[in-house]
Amino acid sequence: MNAPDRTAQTRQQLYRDMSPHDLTPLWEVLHALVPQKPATPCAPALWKYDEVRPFLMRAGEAITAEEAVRRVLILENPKLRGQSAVTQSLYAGLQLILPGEIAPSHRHTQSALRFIVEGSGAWTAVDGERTTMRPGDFIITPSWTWHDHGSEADGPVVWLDGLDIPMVRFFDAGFAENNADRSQQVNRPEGTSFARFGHNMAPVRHESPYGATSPIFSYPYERSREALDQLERSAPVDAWDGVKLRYVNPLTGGWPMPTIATFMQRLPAGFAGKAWRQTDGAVYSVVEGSGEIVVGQGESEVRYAFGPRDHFVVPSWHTARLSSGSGCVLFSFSDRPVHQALGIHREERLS
Ligand code: GTQ
Repeated sequence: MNAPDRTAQTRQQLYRDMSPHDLTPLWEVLHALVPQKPATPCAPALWKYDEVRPFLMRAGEAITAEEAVRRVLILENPKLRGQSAVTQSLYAGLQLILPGEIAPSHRHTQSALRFIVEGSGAWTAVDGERTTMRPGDFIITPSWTWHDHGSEADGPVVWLDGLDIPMVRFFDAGFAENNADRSQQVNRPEGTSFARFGHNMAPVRHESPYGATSPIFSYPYERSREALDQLERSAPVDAWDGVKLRYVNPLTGGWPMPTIATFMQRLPAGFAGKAWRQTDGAVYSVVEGSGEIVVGQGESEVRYAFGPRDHFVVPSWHTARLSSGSGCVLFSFSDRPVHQALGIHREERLS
């Protein structure tokens, strides 16, 4: 046997002998463990609302909100099927509630956001306060707060759920409880949290009611849209993002949720954006208008034409660029707060 063969054989024998002891050599996997750049298994994906909606309505006939607890179609990343994940760290789903239904009260350590996609007049209750849902509203369910949803609307109401489920699963830190009451007792009038915290003021000597989570649990679309319009009129349009704002926790100036960053942006008519990439994979919900996103490079490049209520995902470190002929408004969320807390967030703006 020649020398290289002997070396290979020695190594293979070593690996076989140590394997029963739950030992394995780093040098065989080092390149994959410490990659030169992110190599996510997650793929870009687009869910056209026209295609999703009929399934949602069929789900509405197949099961009640009560029986399902949450009647949601999960947006599963095509490369992460079976994991209930839209990216490695985030969960997304579209939840349907029909007139007269109740999605019963429970609480869990996972944080949730709701972004209202279709219909008005359903409500969600968080910690004793209800808020009415309207399209474009961004609503937060802080970790470990009781929440239930219900509807007195005259038609279906659909919203995007964004949760940190895969992250909490990764840390094995998930707890959940059902409430004895189907829907929780309401003990504050609607609008209380916004009145206290939504006017650039906060009660003197207050404590943050939800720890690292914003005390405002509904950010109404009216306000977000107005902020975007004002910014568009008064400042130069960013060549990568168009006109983009991040939602803030008014008590800290930081992200409204500890694990999820949320944004709303407007691409003016005729916008042809430059390309960027960032380590935080992001999920987009199209609020108004239409446009196009190009994700990836070379052979793996995909182009999605999107319109109102469509959803798409841009995975970590994928080059992306946005454009819009007639203008549009996009909501998006990502796991950026966690990247920043760990000091590993990277973003590159390509020219
Ligand atoms: O509304 O509480 O999409 O607990 C997934 C898990 C929604 C919710 C989801 C949940 C919820």
